[in-house]
Amino acid sequence: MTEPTKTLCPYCGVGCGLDVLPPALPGKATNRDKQGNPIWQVRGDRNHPSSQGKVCVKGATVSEALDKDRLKYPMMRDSLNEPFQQVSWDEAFDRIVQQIQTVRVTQGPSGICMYGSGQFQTEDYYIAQKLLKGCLGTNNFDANSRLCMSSAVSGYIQSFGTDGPPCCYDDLEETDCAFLIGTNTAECHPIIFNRLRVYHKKNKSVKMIVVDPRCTQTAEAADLHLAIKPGTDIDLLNGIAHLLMRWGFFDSLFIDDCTKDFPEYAEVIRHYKPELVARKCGIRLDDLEKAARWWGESNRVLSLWSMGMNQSSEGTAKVRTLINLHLMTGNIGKPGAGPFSLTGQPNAMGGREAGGLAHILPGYRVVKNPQHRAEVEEFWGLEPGSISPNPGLTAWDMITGLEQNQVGLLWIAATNPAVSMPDLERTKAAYRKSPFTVYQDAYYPTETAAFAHVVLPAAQWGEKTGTMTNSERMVTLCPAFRSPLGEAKADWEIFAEVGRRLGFAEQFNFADSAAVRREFVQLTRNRPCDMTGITNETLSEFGPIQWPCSDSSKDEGVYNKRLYTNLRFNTPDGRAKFGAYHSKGLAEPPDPDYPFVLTTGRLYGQWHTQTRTGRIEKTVKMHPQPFIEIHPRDAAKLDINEGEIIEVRSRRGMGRFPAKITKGITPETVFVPMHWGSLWAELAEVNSLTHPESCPDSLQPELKACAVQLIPVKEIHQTDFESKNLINQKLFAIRE
Ligand SMILES: Nc1nc2c(c(=O)[nH]1)N[C@H]1C(S)=C(S)[C@@H](COP(=O)(O)OP(=O)(O)OC[C@H]3O[C@@H](n4cnc5c(=O)[nH]c(N)nc54)[C@H](O)[C@@H]3O)O[C@H]1N2
Ligand SMILES: Nc1nc2c(c(=O)[nH]1)N[C@H]1C(S)=C(S)[C@@H](COP(=O)(O)OP(=O)(O)OC[C@H]3O[C@@H](n4cnc5c(=O)[nH]c(N)nc54)[C@H](O)[C@@H]3O)O[C@H]1N2
Ligand code: SF4
Ligand SMILES: [Mo]
Repeated sequence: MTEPTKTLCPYCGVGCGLDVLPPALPGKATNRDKQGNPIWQVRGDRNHPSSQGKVCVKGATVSEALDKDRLKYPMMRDSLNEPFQQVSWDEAFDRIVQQIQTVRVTQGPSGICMYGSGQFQTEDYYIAQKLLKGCLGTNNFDANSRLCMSSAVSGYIQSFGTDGPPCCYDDLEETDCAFLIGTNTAECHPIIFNRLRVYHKKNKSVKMIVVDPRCTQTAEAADLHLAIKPGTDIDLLNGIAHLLMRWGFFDSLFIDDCTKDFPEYAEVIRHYKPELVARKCGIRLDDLEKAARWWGESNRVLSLWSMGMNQSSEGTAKVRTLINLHLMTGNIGKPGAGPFSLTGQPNAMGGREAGGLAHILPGYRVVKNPQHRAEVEEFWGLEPGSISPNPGLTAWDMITGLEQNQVGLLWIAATNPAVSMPDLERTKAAYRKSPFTVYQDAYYPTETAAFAHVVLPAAQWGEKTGTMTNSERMVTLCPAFRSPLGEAKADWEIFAEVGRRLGFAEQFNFADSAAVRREFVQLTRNRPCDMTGITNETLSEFGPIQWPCSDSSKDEGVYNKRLYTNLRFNTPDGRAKFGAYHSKGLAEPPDPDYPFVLTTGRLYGQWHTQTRTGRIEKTVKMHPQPFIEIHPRDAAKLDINEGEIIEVRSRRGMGRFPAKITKGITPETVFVPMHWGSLWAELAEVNSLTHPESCPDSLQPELKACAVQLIPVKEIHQTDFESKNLINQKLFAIRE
């Protein structure tokens, strides 16, 4: 019998285990999609501790896009006006190495930038850090996690001393009150949500509170939905704290023994009188009181959050303000309780471990700490001082760097920023200015390939072996089960070859990705994310393993489902820190010219910029075209009917979307999904509208809110709307 390959779903940070089998099994009919193409068979891995055999539609259909529109060989051109020419890997490597050497001489290492992704495996991340931060001496490596997790990272670091989500999925079934804020878990982390929903349904006393300006599928399942106005989270959280104080629901023992800076916080929350807070948030006073009472009366409160908190110009402050509630009520370090950041991408967690942002280094170290730099330099066999003491350019800094001619080489891999970056017209103009851009992706075309001088074919999920870490710190080995398509190579192999060609033969001498991981985990020794016991060998033997897990604890069978169970934190004095923040609101609040707040986000069946889900019939059919959600009251005021096209304008750009009239959205707020780039629909790129203003600490842009005006376009109707997904859907139908 053919044994399935055990691996991880390459989509979201839930990190569900998958069993994969080849299309053709002995004695059985070949598994095919509706167009007759043979496809790998995918089902949930019942033995995976995080998902226990469950998968959502994305995981179940992932293999259907493996062979469609793949980039199979390197291509180059001298300027963006010319067509690409196929070249050999040798020619492509020579050209890249030559450009790196030129930029090092003419502009110095800071002219070199790489923009990577939470869809890298940990090994890809690690080799990229070694190349950029170690050998080339520039910290200009940033990842799309800057648009995603960086506020959670800075919030955890500032409150607890280091990064690291302290909870685990079992907490979903051990809590008395789940507090979901800024997360549409039902659509974006469906398998986590299913677990919570089943437990919540079974246990009538368990409360579920959802805080979201939209009545999402998540909110529909809640006992209490607080439909706050966008950007009023800190008001709400401080308002809850105010009531907890007033009613005596705080854990003074925990506050005294395990925290610091409570007095400053108490002074701030004093100002958040419930009546004022309810009015500012646009919710009912008794709902605010109910939320505070449930929080206070529950022994174990688990909060879950994602982009509604992180993607904000006060993202770090939001995260810390939420953590404050846990500190105030002693809701951490025990089962069923804690502040749980849900990671977006499948391996954004691995990226954090490997140092994959411009201000961090492998092993939860930070660039600014001289001792951390020295440790990494020594480990990499580099001269002291090789690693720059300055944090590198972030995703958005790379755009302004291009505008100011400070970037001589931009290398983009495993992300599609010509769709996903804010202020897209400005982003694209900057990319157009780039003297030399390398783009490394599994698919062609993508929107970003249009801005590249060199495109490199990347081996994707199933074609390379590596590891990924999910939201609950569970590391899973993802073995290759088929050969890379065409000439595609694993991302880490591409980076390592460039390193060797630059003269760092010793640093990049790895037989395989297992050797890369073996080296990387040594950099986590005695760090909070100690993974010295998690190698490809132990993962093959034991299955997925949660960190921390040192090489000695593995033998002793010591597991750590939760962090901070001894109530000592990673700060110098072991105490967690309260952060006292007043609410600042939105970076671009609505005004008479731009009276609506546009918020953006995701749909259950689509993944980001559709490079895979847009090529899968089932997921395309679920969400065939973009739309704009608008409240009936606003639609009536603007005389807009269902399906009519609305032109949306911000100070930066415009887009056109068919109206979806729903009471599920707060009045004066509209919602557009992020999934349609220029290859998938005409004029429906939501990021043409968004702005890059970001949190001063995490530097994460406020992708969740910008001010817009709405103009009905009466002459265009839904049926004329050029959604290429709809065209795709028709094509699927014809082929059937
Ligand atoms: N189906 C699907 N699942 C995914 C992904 C995908 O593309 N498709 N992507 C993955 C990735 S990388 C990520 S980061 C996660 C994202 O997962 P989520 O964060 O759950 O998804 P979003 O839809 O971006 O945003 C969540 C919610 O924030 C709300 N929101 C907007 N503004 C505010 C605000 O000011 N306050 C509050 N409290 N809420 C606000 C929005 O209405 C939205 O419902 O999903 C992951 N899972
Ligand atoms: N308005 C708005 N904008 C947003 C957001 C939002 O909520 N609203 N969310 C932000 C967030 S949280 C995120 S995470 C980003 C996501 O935005 P992107 O990262 O741009 O989205 P993806 O479509 O996932 O792009 C991943 C790319 O990697 C390729 N790929 C897949 N596997 C591999 C591999 O192994 N190697 C290589 N080299 N390539 C591979 C895919 O084909 C795809 O082109 O969008 C951000 N932008
Ligand atoms: S919940 Fe996330 S990890 Fe699990 S199958 Fe769906 S997309 Fe994949
Ligand atoms: Mo994300």
